[in-house]
Amino acid sequence: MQFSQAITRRPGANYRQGITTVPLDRAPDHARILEQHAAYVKTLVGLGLRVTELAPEHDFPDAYFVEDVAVMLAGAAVLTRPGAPSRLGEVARIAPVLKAFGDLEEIREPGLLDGGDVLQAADHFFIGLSGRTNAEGARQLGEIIEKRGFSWSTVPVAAALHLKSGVNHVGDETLLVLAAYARVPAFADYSKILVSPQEAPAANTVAVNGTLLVPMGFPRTRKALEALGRPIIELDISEVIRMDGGLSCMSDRKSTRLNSSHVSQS
Ligand code: CIR
Repeated sequence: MQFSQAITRRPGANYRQGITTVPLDRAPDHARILEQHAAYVKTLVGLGLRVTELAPEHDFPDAYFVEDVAVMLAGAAVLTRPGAPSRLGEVARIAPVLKAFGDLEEIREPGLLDGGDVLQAADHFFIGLSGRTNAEGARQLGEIIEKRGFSWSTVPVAAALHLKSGVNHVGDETLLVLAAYARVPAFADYSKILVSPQEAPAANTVAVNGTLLVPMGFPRTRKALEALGRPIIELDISEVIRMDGGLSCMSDRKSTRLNSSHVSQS
């Protein structure tokens, strides 16, 4: 995917109060997560993106996972309704910024949708049904997606938190997947690179302007991705992984791709 712009938000000092399944095994390290976040932003800039960096939201410790509260489409930005009650208030904080990114759409009650469940593969969007995204949220986003000339379908989230925690589009016809997605019919047309359970966080690898951003410390996945022949940048996001987050979660990326005329729903 070609991206021209991105939104990020710096993690606050209370980032360790966000939701996570990872036990608190050592003290939060704000300086470290800020350093990791700054390196991430610098990488996006180096890949040609204009990055709008927002200040921490001290009322919302998970707010730097901006991907979950906004979905970018060509010419439109969609405000979501995050499935975790503690994150609902993040939406109002990002809304004023999103207005600059195109027509503003929104997911309405009783819809629930986290952007981490929305995987774009060229002109098609896979929407994960998870503990955070319900069928009504998917349906509302699907309607917006169709209006913009893209197609969509739903996929049950079979592992980890969000769809993109376990599946990502890393090459023209290639998905990087956890084993739980290896035989899912929705992905039957793609070649798959399998991520071993020991390296599960590496499944959240992101393709940005031809380069693969891979979390640091997962050598087998990195080796497997080298076969795609694309440049690879490894980023240390250890503090982010401790909060159940990954590389995609830390930005909303606006594509330069124009609407396709292909519309279908499956
Ligand atoms: C949460 O549980 O909502 C955050 N601690 C992590 C969100 C990660 N976001 C993402 O995968 N898109």
